Amino acid sequence: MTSLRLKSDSPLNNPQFIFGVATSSFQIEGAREARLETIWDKFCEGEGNISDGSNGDIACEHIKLWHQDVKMIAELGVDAYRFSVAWGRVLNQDGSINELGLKFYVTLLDKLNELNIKAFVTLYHWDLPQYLEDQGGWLNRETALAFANYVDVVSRAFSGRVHSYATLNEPWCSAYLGYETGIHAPGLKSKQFGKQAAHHLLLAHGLAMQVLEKNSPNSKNGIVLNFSPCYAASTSEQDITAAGLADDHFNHWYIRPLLEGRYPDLIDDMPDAHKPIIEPGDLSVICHPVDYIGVNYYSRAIYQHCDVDGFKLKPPHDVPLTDMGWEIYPDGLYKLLTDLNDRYQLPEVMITENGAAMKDKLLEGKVDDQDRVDYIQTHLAAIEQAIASGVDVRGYFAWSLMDNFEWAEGYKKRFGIVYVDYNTQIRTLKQSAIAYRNMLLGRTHK
Ligand code: IFM
Repeated sequence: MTSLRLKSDSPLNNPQFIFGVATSSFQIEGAREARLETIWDKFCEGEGNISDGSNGDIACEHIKLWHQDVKMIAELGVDAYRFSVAWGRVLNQDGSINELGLKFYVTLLDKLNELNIKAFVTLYHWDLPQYLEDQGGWLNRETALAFANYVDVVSRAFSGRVHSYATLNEPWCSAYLGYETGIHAPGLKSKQFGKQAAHHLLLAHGLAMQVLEKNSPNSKNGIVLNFSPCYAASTSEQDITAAGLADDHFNHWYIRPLLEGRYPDLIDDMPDAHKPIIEPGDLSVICHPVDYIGVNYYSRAIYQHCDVDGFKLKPPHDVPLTDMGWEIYPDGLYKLLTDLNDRYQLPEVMITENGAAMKDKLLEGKVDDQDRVDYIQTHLAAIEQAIASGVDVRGYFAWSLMDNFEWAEGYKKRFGIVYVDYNTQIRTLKQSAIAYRNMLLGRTHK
């Protein structure tokens, strides 16, 4: 029997612990004609950029089907729904407000509040308006100021309706995948660009935190980071150093300036050509106090020494994998949380994404995704263990509510606990969604 279990004495079975489901605008909304072009629309047009040649024009048609989607969310028994606002759906290029777009989100928020579902609003989940990219995108410091202005408009319009704001989702993906390796939009490839984009994203976060402090002092305001804890491929000193270096580049490069106002020391050893331009005072803006850090965890990464960059990713071999080819490694979540807690003065932590793409099959109206149920169960156990070790984890969001546009992988990878038939837009609860619902409704305080 496919089920998810929560022991009565589990710290997750506590009325304060928040369970939710998560999505993002570009991945589910569709209604392309009612918003500005984004970097992802343009990137999708590029030959070979998206593995199935698809785009976000229609996606899950959530803008049209949001009523039924919210009903479905409520029936899952979750405490919270995490979604993102599309910048180009609420602001026009000339800076005026797109009233219809803004109204969509306000109405959605009102409905969530009516249903007693806490709204976790992400302000930027990668869909930068293309006209801003044409002016340099995240390589242009002005984009950070434009972001603060957008956040000002949105947070004033949403007044009192939002439980929690995240300024950015996964700036590592925006900067590294978008500007350094070119796997994501806008598809640029330069080490300096990667670090410069990261700096401007973090600056945008800091400026947005100032706005939120003024416009929304009663919500929990923070940022969502993705982490892959870095393991050494062997016990050799060289591999251990390689893993540490990767950890500094990919994980601490983001969390350290946020919490301590400085980049990892490796910045001093980087060639000048790779260093970001940092203006005086930037790091104190970036280090604005946050109410929480959102942690997105999917897998670990293993590194070995390499003469070129100092570290090289070692692909997983002979271990259980998801359909993304990512190792299923719940212990990595425990290690990540406890290591971060040892190293930093952490604020509250929310697990803002966790989940798996699996090879789901819809057969006779059912999706038997025991593999996803096992994935969720083992990761919840890792969180319980981390809490027992002293980490202040306050919530968990399954990624994702429903199958959606998985960026460079298009619609081929299914992360949802709800199955989406893209021909009919019919949603079907997978066994994982049923198990999640049963677990949530079975909580002793419910
Ligand atoms: O689908 C993405 C999401 O947009 C951001 N975090 C990782 C997920 C899975 O790749």
